[in-house]
Amino acid sequence: MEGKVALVTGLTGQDGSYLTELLLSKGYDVYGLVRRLSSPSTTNIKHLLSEVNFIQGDLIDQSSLDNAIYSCKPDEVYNLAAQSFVGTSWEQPVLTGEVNAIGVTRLLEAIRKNKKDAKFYQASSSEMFGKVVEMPQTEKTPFYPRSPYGISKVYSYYYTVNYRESYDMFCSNGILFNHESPRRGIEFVTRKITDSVAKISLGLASELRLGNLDAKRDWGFAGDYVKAMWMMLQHDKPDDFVIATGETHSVREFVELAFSEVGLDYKDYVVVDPKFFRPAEVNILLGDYGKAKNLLKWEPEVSFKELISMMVKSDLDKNDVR
Ligand code: NAP
Ligand code: G4F
Repeated sequence: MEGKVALVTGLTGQDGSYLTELLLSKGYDVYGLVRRLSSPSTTNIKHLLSEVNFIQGDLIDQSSLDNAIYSCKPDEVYNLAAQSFVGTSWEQPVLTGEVNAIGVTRLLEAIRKNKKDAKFYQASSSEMFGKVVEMPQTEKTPFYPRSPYGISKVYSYYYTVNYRESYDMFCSNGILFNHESPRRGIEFVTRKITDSVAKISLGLASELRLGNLDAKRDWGFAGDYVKAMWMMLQHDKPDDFVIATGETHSVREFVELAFSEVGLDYKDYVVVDPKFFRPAEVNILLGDYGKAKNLLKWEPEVSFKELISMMVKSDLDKNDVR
């Protein structure tokens, strides 16, 4: 493992921070592609700043991607960068496509021209299954995306497959179902819930406004899922893998358990607000990770209940300023 070079895009995000920790622990020389922002977004990577080599770049800018690949000559490229919030994809559909769809074409071209033997991981998503046509969803389930975000991820999924087939490049898609952690962005439903539970329990808030409580997701722990990303690039050939827990739970169940962590009943605090309903909803997702289990020997380790408990505890610590 010693001496390998990895380039991670989206390093400042939830998955990027966990993946970088994993790669550093395995002796990789890690390069991170980061955007120039007026206030750098370092919340998730404060503890890693001195250990990573930063390259300024943006998935919208071809020259910065060419430069990134040319300058660090990576053995492995993990493309985690995205406009990752489904809700925003209806507000900014063109940006979502530019970054999540065309951005992947740009990055694949940069690799093809500057370091064709680099292995490539694409952060594909269970949102591609959308209005699901079968239960559970596997690598063979047809896609039916329900949002500009889901559509952008189908585009990049097929680009990844196409570069594998056209140019014999090592390109793999991880079709990851929802995964969460204390580092999850605050607008995603799980973190929004655990942050509010902490605030309500500490007397800092009095209600939690949510949208569709009946939506069901297959939720796992981000720390488990980044191991699968790495395993995919160590596999003997490029391929596509579903990464999931094989369990589905409703938003209501998540809320109920999160409030019970602090001894409260969610019905006393949760208000359903149509403002948070989506123009087209993904009602249920449930993944079958059998292929990853068989070929990669990957399995989820953190349970649904343990995940909620971890997130509530972390938000209690973050909000408790006494
Ligand atoms: P996240 O926390 O939102 O992180 C997204 C990252 O992308 C951030 O580092 C962000 O940088 C960067 N980024 C955004 N636009 C960019 C651009 N134009 N150029 C370069 N970087 C840009 O997302 P995550 O939850 O870690 O997810 C990682 C990847 O997996 C994403 O592609 C997501 O769509 C996909 N995915 C996530 C899940 C999940 O449940 N978490 C499931 C399936 C797939 P800034 O800090 O500068 O904003
Ligand atoms: O937490 P969410 O915003 O995640 P969503 O839409 O499932 O997307 C996440 O997982 C995908 C993998 O399937 C990733 F590709 C994507 O990048 C992202 O990480 O919403 C989950 C569910 C939805 O059905 C939503 O309608 O929760 C429902 N929900 C109910 N009330 C809410 C709310 N979602 C949010 N964000 N905020 C609410 O108040």
